[in-house]
Amino acid sequence: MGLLSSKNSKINQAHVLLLGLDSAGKSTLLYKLKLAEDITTMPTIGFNVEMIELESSLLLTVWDVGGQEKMRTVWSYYCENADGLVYVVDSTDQQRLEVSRKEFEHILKNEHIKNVPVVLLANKQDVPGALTAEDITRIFKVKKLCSDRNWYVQPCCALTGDGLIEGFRKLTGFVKSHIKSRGDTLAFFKQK
Ligand SMILES: Nc1nc2c(ncn2[C@@H]2O[C@H](COP(=O)(O)OP(=O)(O)OP(=O)(O)O)[C@@H](O)[C@H]2O)c(=O)[nH]1
Ligand SMILES: [Mg+2]
Repeated sequence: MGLLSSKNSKINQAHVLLLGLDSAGKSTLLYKLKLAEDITTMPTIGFNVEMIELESSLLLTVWDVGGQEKMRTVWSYYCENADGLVYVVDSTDQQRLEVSRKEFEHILKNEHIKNVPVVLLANKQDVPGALTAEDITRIFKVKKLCSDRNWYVQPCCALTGDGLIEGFRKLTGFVKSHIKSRGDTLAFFKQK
């Protein structure tokens, strides 16, 4: 993490990991947040990285890692510097909910993101019949799996942008208190 200069003021930087199965909508929502535009995405091979400043005091570096099966094996390599995790669920993809839940459970066990706050985005709420945030909370056993950290489940639609800022604002609040509670203010200002 570093101390950056923006508009003559010092702001802090945090790393956010954006994960979820392929086609969950990660890249769509990243560019909706970043550019406020609809973009036509291609499946991500490797990763996209973008800086997003929702609040003047914290610059988020968001790592959007591809979610195809072969890409999931490298998710753990991106955990080392993460200060927050956004896990995106396609709320209409009922067939792969259990696969997504298992991947979620697996990544939470990574030692580098122990206690790191999590926001689950229940995406594609524009599609009739989409599972609600409450459904996702229950099916993913979030209360149990995330009992060691701050968490929140936010319904959203990456196409319209509904719920995205709310979800990332929630994460920003969690990340700030996580860094504070780690008590390593010095590390916060040290280059990662
Ligand atoms: N209806 C609807 N479609 C969406 C939404 N978000 C994303 N999509 C569509 O879902 C498809 C996959 O979106 P991506 O953003 O490429 O998915 P991804 O999670 O980045 O996938 P990988 O890069 O393969 O991991 C695209 O056709 C998007 O237009 C949403 O909120 N609603
Ligand atoms: Mg993608």
